[in-house]
Amino acid sequence: TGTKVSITNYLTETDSNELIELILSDLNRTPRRISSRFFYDEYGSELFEKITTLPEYYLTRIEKRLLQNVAQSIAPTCKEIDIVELGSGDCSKISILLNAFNARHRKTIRYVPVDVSESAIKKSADILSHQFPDLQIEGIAADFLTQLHVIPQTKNHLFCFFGSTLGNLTPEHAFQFFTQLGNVMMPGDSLLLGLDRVKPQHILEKAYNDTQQVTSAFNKNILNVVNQIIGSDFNPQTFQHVAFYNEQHNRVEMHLKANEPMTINMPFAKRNLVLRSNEMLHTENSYKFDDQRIDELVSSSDLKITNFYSDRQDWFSVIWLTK
Ligand code: AVJ
Repeated sequence: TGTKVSITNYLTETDSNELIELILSDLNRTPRRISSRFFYDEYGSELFEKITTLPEYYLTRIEKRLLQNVAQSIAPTCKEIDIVELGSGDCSKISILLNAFNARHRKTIRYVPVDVSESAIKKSADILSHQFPDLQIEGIAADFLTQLHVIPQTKNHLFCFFGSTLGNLTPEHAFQFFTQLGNVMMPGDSLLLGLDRVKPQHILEKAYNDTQQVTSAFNKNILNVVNQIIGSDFNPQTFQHVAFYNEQHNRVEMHLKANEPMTINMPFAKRNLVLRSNEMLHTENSYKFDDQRIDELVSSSDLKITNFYSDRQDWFSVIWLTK
């Protein structure tokens, strides 16, 4: 007995030239942008974890509260399954579920965290194996957006896709991904999907403009990550954090706004990057979901809603879907 932990790395080396080309072409688009995948180096992941504890960032707090109820209602169906968490990050959400199951059931469960960061998987496997000494853990370092096929297909699954991470995709990509996920699920599988909801603008804007300015530090850190990859010399201090709700697209947008005219050195490009004062770099979209969007999303797959969990104000929802 005792925990068994194994981790398999399926990440395909992105050619660094390819990565540099991608960043350079995004910087030269109109409007200029930087992909939000570059937020999450070690420091960025640390800052994001800090964001999840901020008073203004209601998302994580509400979702964790909902998961207490979710755990009670799904528990009877959670014997002899693989719990597959997509974008597992830290393991605090899964431990809410596991805590609510009784020890005898828990022994029959295997936890399969899927994340692009192998070190994050190691760290959370370590914590979980101490918390739940009988839990089997089969970590998978992979990009779940493109590598769903590497997930083991031996037992029924409970997929977990928390944190409204789906909201980082454009609506088209979100539909595409959701259809794909529905297709890899087998009869008897289910999915817990956490989604942030459309709500009054000032609440959304406060969640992305916290008074401690952790979100600002998180946003600016993307420039350090970019500097590392493409050898540029962005000075994060010469940019302003900008986050606002775009009502037309149901999304919070984050940008970095140049405080002054500047020329950024681009050793791998034909020419350096010249920014005007107040010019913006678009770093993130965080889509918010209304009833209609959720209906459309669910209809794009062959999954059925088994239960719907929300706080009283419908600020955040966890949806239990079954194939
Ligand atoms: C992890 C993508 C869900 O969009 O709310 C937090 C990232 N950005 N604060 C979100 C984030 C700014 C977060 N997601």
